[in-house]
Amino acid sequence: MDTTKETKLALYYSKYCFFCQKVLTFMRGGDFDVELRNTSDREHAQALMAGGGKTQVPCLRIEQANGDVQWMYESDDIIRYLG
Ligand SMILES: N[C@@H](CCC(=O)N[C@@H](CS)C(=O)NCC(=O)O)C(=O)O
Repeated sequence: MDTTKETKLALYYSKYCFFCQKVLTFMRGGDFDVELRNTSDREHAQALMAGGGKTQVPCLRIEQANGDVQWMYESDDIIRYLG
């Protein structure tokens, strides 16, 4: 299968953030293909700031098959999107 034609998801999160834990707990209940990116890793924190415009977590990076990228910041929106 050519995975480049699929939507790619990555969740920027922080271990001690309640809103992140809410999303991660929701994800544990299902089979989600989401790469987890801990912002304690400087590289991920910088990518979040550069791409999304702020360091707030959680943030879901949604990369469409056509290359368009959306940065979704609200935990409730993320859960709704994944659900
Ligand atoms: N309304 C947001 C709140 C997210 C939030 O407050 N995140 C905090 C960590 S718990 C944060 O990233 N603060 C640092 C910042 O905004 O740069 C949500 O539900 O996702």
